[in-house]
Amino acid sequence: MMVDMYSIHSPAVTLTIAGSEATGGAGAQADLRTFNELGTYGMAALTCIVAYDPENNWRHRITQIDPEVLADQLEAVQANFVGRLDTVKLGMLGSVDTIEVVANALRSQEWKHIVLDPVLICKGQEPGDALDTDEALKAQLLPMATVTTPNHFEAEQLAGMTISNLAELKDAARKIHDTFGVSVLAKGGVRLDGPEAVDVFYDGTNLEVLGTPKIGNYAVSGAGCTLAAAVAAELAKGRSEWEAAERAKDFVTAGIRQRMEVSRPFDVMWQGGLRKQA
Ligand code: PXL
Repeated sequence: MMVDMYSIHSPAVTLTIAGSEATGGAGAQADLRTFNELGTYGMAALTCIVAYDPENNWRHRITQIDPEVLADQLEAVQANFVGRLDTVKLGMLGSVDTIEVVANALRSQEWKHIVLDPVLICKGQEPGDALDTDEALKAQLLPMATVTTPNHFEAEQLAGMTISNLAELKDAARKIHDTFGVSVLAKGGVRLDGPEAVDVFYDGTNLEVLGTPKIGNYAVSGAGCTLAAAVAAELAKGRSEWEAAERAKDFVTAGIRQRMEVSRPFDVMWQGGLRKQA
């Protein structure tokens, strides 16, 4: 009997529009590892390049990619996957011009899932460093998103309130949903008191709480990027938003458990945390 030497494979495809973070802890590198680990064919269009400065307290050195170069990347991706690419994750965008290019690309085709990680600030950055993009993100991209994954700080900004406990995190999730018409996975992480790292999911009908015992009291680099990328991968494979949120939380929790220590004062998560040990 003839054995097929080759067969056509059709994994779900996922695109991240995000920054490069060269050490691999966050950004497109973390997204691509997540997509791969969860069995989707991952692609990345880069918005900016982040190089930490080890001589200067690991400050973020950010170089914005020319918006036209981002537009070219998106043109290539969209032309190469016509009719197949319906799920995108948006990470760090970095400038108003970049946001406009992304908004145009999103408008140029139909999407099932637009997962927006509203990166307003990175770990180690000063509040205010990245706030100039805040308004453009809210006005142009949040209304197009289907799911958003704000962390504690971002949820406070988007909901316009302070969040110090679970009840307030729920209120913020409702507020963000009602304002922008998007499902919300709001992350309390280690920032809320109590033994659990608690996230809240709200899609306009169901409000669910996702809690896992805290692993240490410090935020781990890449957890936010990875969570949103994992949500996107699970959605691309056909899961519901709630199932995707649950699975993404498990994926991130396992990755935080298996985090790596690096010279920078934040551990980084490992996307292989759920793998069976060989
Ligand atoms: O974690 C937020 C984030 C997202 N994307 C890039 C980053 C960071 C934080 O450093 O560098 C590229």
